[in-house]
Amino acid sequence: MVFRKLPGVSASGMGLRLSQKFVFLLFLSGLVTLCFGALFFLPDSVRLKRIFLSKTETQPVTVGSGSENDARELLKRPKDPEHPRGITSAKGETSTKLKTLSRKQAVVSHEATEERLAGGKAQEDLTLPRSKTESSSDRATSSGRGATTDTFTYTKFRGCLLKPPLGRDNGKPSDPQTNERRDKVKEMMKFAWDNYKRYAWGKNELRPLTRNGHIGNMFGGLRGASIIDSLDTLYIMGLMEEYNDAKEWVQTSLDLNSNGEASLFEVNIRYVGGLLSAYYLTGEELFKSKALELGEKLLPAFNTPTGIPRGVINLGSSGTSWSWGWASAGSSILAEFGTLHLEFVHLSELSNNPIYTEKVMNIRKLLNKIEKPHGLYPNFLSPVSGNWVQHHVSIGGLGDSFYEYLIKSFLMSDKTDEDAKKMYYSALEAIEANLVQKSPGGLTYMAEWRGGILDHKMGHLACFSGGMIGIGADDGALEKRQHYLDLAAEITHTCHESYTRSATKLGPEAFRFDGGAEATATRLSDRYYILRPEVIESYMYMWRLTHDPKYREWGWEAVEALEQHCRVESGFSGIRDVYTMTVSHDNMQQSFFLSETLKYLYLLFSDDDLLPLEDWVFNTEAHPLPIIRKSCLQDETTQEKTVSE
Ligand code: DMJ
Repeated sequence: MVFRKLPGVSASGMGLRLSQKFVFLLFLSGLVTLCFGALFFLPDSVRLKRIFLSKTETQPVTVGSGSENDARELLKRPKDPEHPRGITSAKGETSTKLKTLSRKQAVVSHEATEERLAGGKAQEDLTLPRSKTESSSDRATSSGRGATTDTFTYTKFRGCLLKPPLGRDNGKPSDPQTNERRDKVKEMMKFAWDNYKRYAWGKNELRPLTRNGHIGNMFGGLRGASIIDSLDTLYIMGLMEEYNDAKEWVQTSLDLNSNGEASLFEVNIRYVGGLLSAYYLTGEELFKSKALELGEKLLPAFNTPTGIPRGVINLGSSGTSWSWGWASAGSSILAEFGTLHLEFVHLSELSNNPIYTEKVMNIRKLLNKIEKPHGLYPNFLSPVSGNWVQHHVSIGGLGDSFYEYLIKSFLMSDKTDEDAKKMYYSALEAIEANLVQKSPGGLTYMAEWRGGILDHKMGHLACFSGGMIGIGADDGALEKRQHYLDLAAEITHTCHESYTRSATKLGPEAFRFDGGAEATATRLSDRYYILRPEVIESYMYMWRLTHDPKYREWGWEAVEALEQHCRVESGFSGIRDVYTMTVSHDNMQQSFFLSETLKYLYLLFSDDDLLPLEDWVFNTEAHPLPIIRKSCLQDETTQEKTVSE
């Protein structure tokens, strides 16, 4: 705008002198600075900053202190972003409106009499009979707004399973030694659970040394992560008293009306996954309605220009989401937005609402279309432009479960999801061509890739890939099948080596293959073990695929090491250095120890008919989700089944 001087008005306007105007302006600007500065001293300044900065969708602005150091530190433990010191904000454009479909009364009418099958005398003494699953429709609260329950029938779903989920005899192995080992794992679960219940009930995790609970800030104010993560493990182990306590807590105390900032990924894999698997195993409507209610709260995270969700979501009604401040330039993380598919497809199945599947299919399409350096998927992608932000590729942290969910999406679709299949096998080819290495000592490992430069390091997290490549072997090209199985075995062997080469016989967070190192950690900061499951997970899959007894032996070595070094008076704890026998405990019993580590060990020592792989895929938190047999489910002649094991 151009200002013109009006005739008859003094140059100094309003009759003020130039010096007076100057003093006035000085005062004014001082006042403004003071007011603005004061905002940052208010108690909840981050929230206020967000209010100010959240209006722009197209230009996410970093508002946290996501310094390089923070980023580096967090990158070391990317899957446990307990302390998101910086977040990049942008408000979801509109609050997501669900496409509400006609709502009918649920017609689930099964009387699921789930009698626990005897697993030996000792087991009987410890547990109560599996509770009679009440006619769940009576109690169903249709809390999943926008969801319908008209087409999914639990009993019909059970009729489409090839085998009973818990096997003929709860998966009890015939070999007495294996059975003893299995009982030992069950005792470990009971010990971990009892201590959680005693000292940390309702909190997210147990701190076993200080005997109190930990809440953390990954779950946006949701509580009881260890309870939700344990439901299915308790159930399959026949720990029915404990399972019933957990179920009652969900009924009376799981409050989903939280208004905090949560990791979309963590809430999805632990809470949504845990509730879904509890529902599919037990038929309890309570778990289904909670899963649907929570699933709906996650939808606003997808309100970005590309539909690629941001990492952090406000679970309240604000519909706001952010990127982690430590992630490059407001980007989303491949392993986070790529690890939603299994749970979201099931949310659509159960609600008869396609929106969840649409959201994850959109992610899939974008990833399928976008140019990939050497066929590889980098770890950071902008949810605004849909372009890669950095060329860092890893099968460990930041990338891992994206690949896992490709092959598992294919398997879970009853092998009909051809896109997932193609994407998985071409990703695997690129991984083999660019990342898979052989050490001078003959160990096969997965290196990391930074813009074409290899970092000869493998994270504990990357050890899940033995199992992943194993379960995908059979559907690869005919001439590659044996090769994939061999590769899976080699990687699992390398991960086992990372355990055997430590003093405690537990593996470090990351191990290297340079500077003379072979599967050992060279940095102090990589020497910790936080009760992670990935190595044991691969033992379990490789056992199921090959029945080579060495996998059970390796699993038992891990049990002994856990007992010796991680078991403390009041639970299990991670340790800070796997290379020293005078261990220092980290005072944390992670919820994934109950959900994954102990479950995979239990399955390793069980018969294959406990959660058979013909019927179930495990989400990345080890929560079993059923294979969706569309044709069977839609077939009018499919027999509904009275559910009893
Ligand atoms: C778990 O929460 C999941 O397995 C996730 O995919 C990776 N990290 C932890 C366990 O290590």
